[in-house]
Amino acid sequence: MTDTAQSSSELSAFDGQPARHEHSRTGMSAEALRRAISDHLVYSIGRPAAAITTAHYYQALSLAVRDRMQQRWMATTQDWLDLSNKVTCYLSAEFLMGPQLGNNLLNLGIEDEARAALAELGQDLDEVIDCEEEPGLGNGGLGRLAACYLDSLATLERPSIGYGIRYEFGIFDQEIHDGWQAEKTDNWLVGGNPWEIGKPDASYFVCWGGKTEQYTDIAGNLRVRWIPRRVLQGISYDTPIQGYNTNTCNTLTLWSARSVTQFALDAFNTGDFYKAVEDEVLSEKVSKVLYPNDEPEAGKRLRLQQQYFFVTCSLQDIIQIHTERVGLPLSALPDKWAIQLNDTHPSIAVAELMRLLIDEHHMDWDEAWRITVATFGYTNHTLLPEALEKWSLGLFGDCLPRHLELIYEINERFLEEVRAKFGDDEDRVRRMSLIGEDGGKTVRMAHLATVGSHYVNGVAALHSELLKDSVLKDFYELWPERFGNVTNGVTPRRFLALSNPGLRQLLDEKIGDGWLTDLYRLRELENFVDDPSFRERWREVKRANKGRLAEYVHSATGIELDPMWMFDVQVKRIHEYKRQHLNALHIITQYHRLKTIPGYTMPPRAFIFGGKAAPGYYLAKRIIKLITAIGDVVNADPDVNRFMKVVFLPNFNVQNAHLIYPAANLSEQISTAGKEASGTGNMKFMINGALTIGTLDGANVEIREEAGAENFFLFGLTEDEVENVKAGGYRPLDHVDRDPELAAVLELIREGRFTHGDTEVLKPVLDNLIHDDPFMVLADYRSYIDCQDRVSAAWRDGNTWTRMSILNSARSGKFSSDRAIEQYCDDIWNVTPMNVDI
Ligand code: 26Q
Repeated sequence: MTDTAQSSSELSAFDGQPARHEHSRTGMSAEALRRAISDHLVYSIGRPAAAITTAHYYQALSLAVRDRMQQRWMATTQDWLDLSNKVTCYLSAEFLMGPQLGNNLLNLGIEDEARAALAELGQDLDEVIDCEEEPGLGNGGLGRLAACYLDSLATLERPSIGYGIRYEFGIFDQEIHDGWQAEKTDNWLVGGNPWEIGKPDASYFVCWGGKTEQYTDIAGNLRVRWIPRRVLQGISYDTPIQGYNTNTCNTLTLWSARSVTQFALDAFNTGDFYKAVEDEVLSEKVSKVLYPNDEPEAGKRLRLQQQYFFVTCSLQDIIQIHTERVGLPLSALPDKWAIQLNDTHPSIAVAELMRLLIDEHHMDWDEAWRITVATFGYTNHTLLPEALEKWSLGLFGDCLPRHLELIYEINERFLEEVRAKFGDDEDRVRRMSLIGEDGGKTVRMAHLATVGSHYVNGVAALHSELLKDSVLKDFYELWPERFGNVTNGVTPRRFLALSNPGLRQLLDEKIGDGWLTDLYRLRELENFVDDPSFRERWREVKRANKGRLAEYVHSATGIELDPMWMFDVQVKRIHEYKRQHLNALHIITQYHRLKTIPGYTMPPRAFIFGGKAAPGYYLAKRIIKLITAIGDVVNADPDVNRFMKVVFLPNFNVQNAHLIYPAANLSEQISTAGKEASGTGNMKFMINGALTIGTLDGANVEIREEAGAENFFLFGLTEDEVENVKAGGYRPLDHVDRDPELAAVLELIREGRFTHGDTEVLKPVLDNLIHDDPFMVLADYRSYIDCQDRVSAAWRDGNTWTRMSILNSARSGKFSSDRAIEQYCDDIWNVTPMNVDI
């Protein structure tokens, strides 16, 4: 450096020129950013200075940040077009991206510059970041996993596209009224979305309904054409996915439905022209709203339409890029593209790719099938039978007549293969068929996805084993080589660096910042585990995080929490199998002890819950009421509120998750063994130094393996034991008869202690526990309570707890989504890194 040179942070990342020459679209200095924000306020937002609000600063800064990704974004796309790089497409009905601004600043390495630029303009970066309305385009784990995987793909420099739906209304906003959940529309687009670029010229037609017809083409080949009843259009909206500290900037393409112009309709030989046009309202309904899970009957037809809609747009896009922009023949599709099906939601893709190749591109069956199977991989996320997607044949054939024919043909050939291998085992054939005959006839989407993919994986070791052992057992026996496991992971950028700045600072100081891209580096923390001053710093970080959460809890609920208390947290969708009510029984147990045992004390705890219930899930909504009702009584009772408080934090989402995980001391992962496929919240807690109380379910098994059994609070039946108890007949009342404490706890609910004497409100929950509980809450009650007593004992000894906390973080490296994505790239996609030059 010469003596006239600026410090490196003032040099442009692109041309090494001093900051004052930096372009206001690309310059990475605070000065260039400040100019860019001011420009956008005038030229993009267009408000007079007097009318500018913090939200406008959010818009302006976001546009400035998007500008700074633009060159990388275009260079990345160009590189995978030009070179022989293989591209991963992640097809998912959900992408739960969370707020983008903070994450993009982090990944671009310009947080300090943005803070300084805003300060010059009299604004505070944190306040500006808080203005973002997060895109809640997912229900929970599956959607958030997709988002973590996009972050890792970009960071690991793997070219990729996420394909999904641009829902106008994402997951509902949850409010709590009088202790009950109330749903409010999530209007995330009203303020505009600065991250996306709409590309109305990049659109595809989507046919729907109608019938098929055979014809002979000029060469004399017998072919099929689909004469749809309706046609609509998908428009793409692209969002940049910037990798951390790399030039790779990938794409998330979300499809939005539009009605077609009459002009375009001429291309389709629809029976009824005017009906096919229909009104915009009908067409544009398709991408209107995200459906909640656990609502099996809700909007069946529209849900199928959403799935087909985004799948056909995505496949048409891939084929267009492949043939027209890359210029490769369709036979090379599997060499250039790996397409992953995120659960069965996009599994219609198997039939749709066959239709496109055969009907539209006139390929013969065997070649089309070879390409299809070689291109797709399928990830299963659930074993719950009620969650496995099935479509009634009538509905399916009415909506997608051509696909039903293709599925029959796929099935016929597939069952021939089954018979060839296993003889005429008709029982097996019936079990494996793509068409289910139990009850009415159905199309079994998990079977379609499995048959149409070259690889099938579960999302945690236990789950993948159970898959091979239960729902996909027959398929495993046919093709053992197609089955494997990829344990889920979460991105350490968002869930550590961004959301836990205190811990990030401490880590950077002690072990450097290599952990951001190699989470196994956290192991180096083990060197400090017995260092008293380090332990003190560790505790101080956690305490400060708890202070931040306490403030948020107070503003959201009016409840005051003491950051010195243990924060015991369960945040996830409300579901019987996740057993929030088991947690509630523990709270009541402690309440009962405090009320009845003279001199009984416990280390003070804040019990914090968060999570949404599907609007039509009756029991889940009662479980929320149970928790809030207990909270009302406990929090107001001076006998007990010195020792415990209960909080139901409304509207759990990615934004407030940033405050929750870093503040937790205890992570509740208490599902019935065998029911939670993996869990990913469990990993977010662990990385941030919470200890887990959990069953041997999903990824808990691996968390315990990594942390060491002595650093994990284990309780409950194993999956095997659960099955055995079930087989022998589960009798919940036996547990009540044997356990007076449990009997007393249930009696408190029954007599209306938490409901002002009302004995009806919570009766459905009690009836379920005692008479009709497939998730065996009462069978695990005693084991859970005893384990919670061990938790309290460990907490009493602050040094033991801190040690265990440090070790949990130190050993969480496996649970980075970078590890998971590398495994997908190596085992399933055959994708290697690509260096992007700009
Ligand atoms: C299906 C049909 C109709 C309407 C909605 C749905 C639907 C939507 C979303 C069904 C399921 C989902 C989401 C499932 C989900 O989030 N599963 C979770 O996936 C995580 C990532 O692998 C796992 O960690 C969790 O264990 C699993 O529950």
